Amino acid sequence: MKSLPILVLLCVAACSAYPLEGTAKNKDLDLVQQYLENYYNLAKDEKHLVRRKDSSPVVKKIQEMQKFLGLEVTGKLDSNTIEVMHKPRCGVPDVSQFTTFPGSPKWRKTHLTYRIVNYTLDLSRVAVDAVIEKALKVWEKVTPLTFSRINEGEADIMISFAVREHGDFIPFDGPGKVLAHAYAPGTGINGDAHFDDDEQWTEDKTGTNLFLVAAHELGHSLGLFHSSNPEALMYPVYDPHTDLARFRLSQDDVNGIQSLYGPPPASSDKPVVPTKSSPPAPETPAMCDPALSFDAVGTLRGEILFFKGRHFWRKSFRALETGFHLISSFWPSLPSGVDAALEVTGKDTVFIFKGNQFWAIRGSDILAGYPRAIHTLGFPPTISKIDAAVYDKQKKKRYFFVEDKYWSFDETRQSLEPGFPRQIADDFPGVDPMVDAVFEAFGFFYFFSGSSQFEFDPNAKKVTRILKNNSWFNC
Ligand SMILES: *[C@@H]1O[C@H](CO)[C@@H](O)[C@H](O)[C@H]1NC(C)=O
Ligand SMILES: *[C@@H]1O[C@H](CO)[C@@H](O)[C@H](O)[C@H]1NC(C)=O
Ligand SMILES: [Ca+2]
Ligand SMILES: [Zn+2]
Ligand SMILES: [Zn+2]
Repeated sequence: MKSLPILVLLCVAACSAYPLEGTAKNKDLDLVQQYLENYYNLAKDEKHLVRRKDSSPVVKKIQEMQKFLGLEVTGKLDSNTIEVMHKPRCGVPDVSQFTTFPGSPKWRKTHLTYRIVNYTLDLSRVAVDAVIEKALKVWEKVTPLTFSRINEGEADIMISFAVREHGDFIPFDGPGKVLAHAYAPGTGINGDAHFDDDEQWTEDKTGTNLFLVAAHELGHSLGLFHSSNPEALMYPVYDPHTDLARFRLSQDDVNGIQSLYGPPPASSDKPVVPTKSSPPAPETPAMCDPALSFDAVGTLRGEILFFKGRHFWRKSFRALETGFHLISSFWPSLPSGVDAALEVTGKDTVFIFKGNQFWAIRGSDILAGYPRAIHTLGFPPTISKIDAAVYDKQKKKRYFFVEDKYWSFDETRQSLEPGFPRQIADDFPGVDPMVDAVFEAFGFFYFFSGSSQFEFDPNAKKVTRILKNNSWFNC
C-alpha cells in the first residue's frame, strides 16, 4: 500500500491581494505553484504556468482549492486565498472529498497497541504520555477501538520524535513547515506517527500544540483522510485558534471514523453520538424528529443550548452545524432531564434548574456553593419545580414559569417581585400557557409550549411568529 506523508506547515509571510496576471511577488507565485502541485495535483512540468496569460488550468485548480477549503470560488488569487495558502496545514492532498484514504485502509481489529519510541526534550515524558493518551481518547470515545501502550517491541502505532532524515523517505525540514506526518493503517511503518523535533512542542498554544497535531495525525493512523469541513479536526489547515479547553470532534470527524469502525458498543459508557450512516440509539433523541420536544432551552455566551434527557444540542450562530453532547461531558455533576435554564448575561452565569434545586455554571465550570434550593430565591414551599425560565436583559428580570403562572425575580434587588405570580395568559398573550422551555434571542422570547414554538416580542407584547419545535436546527 502506498504510504502517505502527513503534516506540512508552510512558512507564514505577510501578503495582500494578487490578481492572476497582476504583480504578485515571485515568492508568492512559487508558493501558489507549489501549493497547487502538492495538494491539488497540478502537473509539475508546467513551470511558471501561473504567470502565463492562458492560465485556465491554474484557475481551475484555484477554484478547486477554494471550493474544498470553503472559500469564495473566484478563481483568483485574492487575499483570502493567499492567506489560506500561508497557513499551517497537513501535507496530504485535497484532491477529493474522501474522509478515508483511497481504498479505505483500516485496522481489522478493535484493540490496538501503541508505543512511544522516544521523546522530545521540549516536554516532560509524563506530559507527552498524557497528551498522546488524551489524543487517542478522542477517537476511542466515538468508536469500538481501544488502545493500550507497550514499552518494547513492535506496536501497531509507533510514535517517535525525530529531526531531518529519520529512516523513511520523507525527511523533516527543521523548524516550521512540516510539523509531523503519519501513515494510514497497515503493517510496518503504516499506522506510525512521526513528529518533527525541530518544532517547539508545547502543551498550550505558545508553541506547536502537541495535542492538536497528535489528535489529527492519529486520525490518519486510524485511516481518516482529510475533511473539507472547516470545523473538523481532519480539515487540512492547522487551526491555532482552537479552544483547547472545549476541544471536541466535529460531527464530520465522528461520521468519518464511524464509517470505518462504527459507533462504540451500546453497552459501554461511551457517549452515544448519532451518525448519518447508523440510526441513532433509541434513547438518543433525533434532532429532526418533528415530534421533538425539549426539557429546557437556554443561552450560553451567544450559543443556544437545547436540553433533552442526558444530552444537549449546542447551536452556535457562527457554525451551520449543531453540536450534540452528553450533559455530563461538559458538567459532570449536573443531572440529566433538567427543567429549566436561564443565562444572566451580565454575570456570565447560566442557572440550571431541576426539581427543587438549581446550579450556577460559568463556561464549563459549576460554581461553588451549588446546588441550592429554589426556595432560597423566595419561592413558596408549595412550588416543587420550575417549568421554564428566561432572563429579560432589558428589564433585568428573571421570569420563572410554573404551570399557568409566572414569577418575576428582580436581578438588582435579588428578590422575587411583589404582586407575583401572575397569569401567563395576561402578560404573554398568544403563548400557550403550559410552557416547556423558553429562551431569549435577538430581543425576542422563544416559548416552547404545546406543539409549537412562539416567537414573542416583549415590547409589542404579542406573538410575532409561530415556529416548529426544531426550527433552530437546519432540518
Ligand atoms: C527516535 O526514533 C526514531 C525512529 O526509530 C529515530 O529515527 C530517531 O532518530 C529517534 N530520535 C532520537 C532523538 O533519538
Ligand atoms: C414539540 O412538538 C410536539 C408535537 O409536534 C409536542 O408534542 C411537543 O410537546 C413539542 N415540544 C415542545 C418543547 O414544544
Ligand atoms: Ca519542521
Ligand atoms: Zn492531515
Ligand atoms: Zn517520517
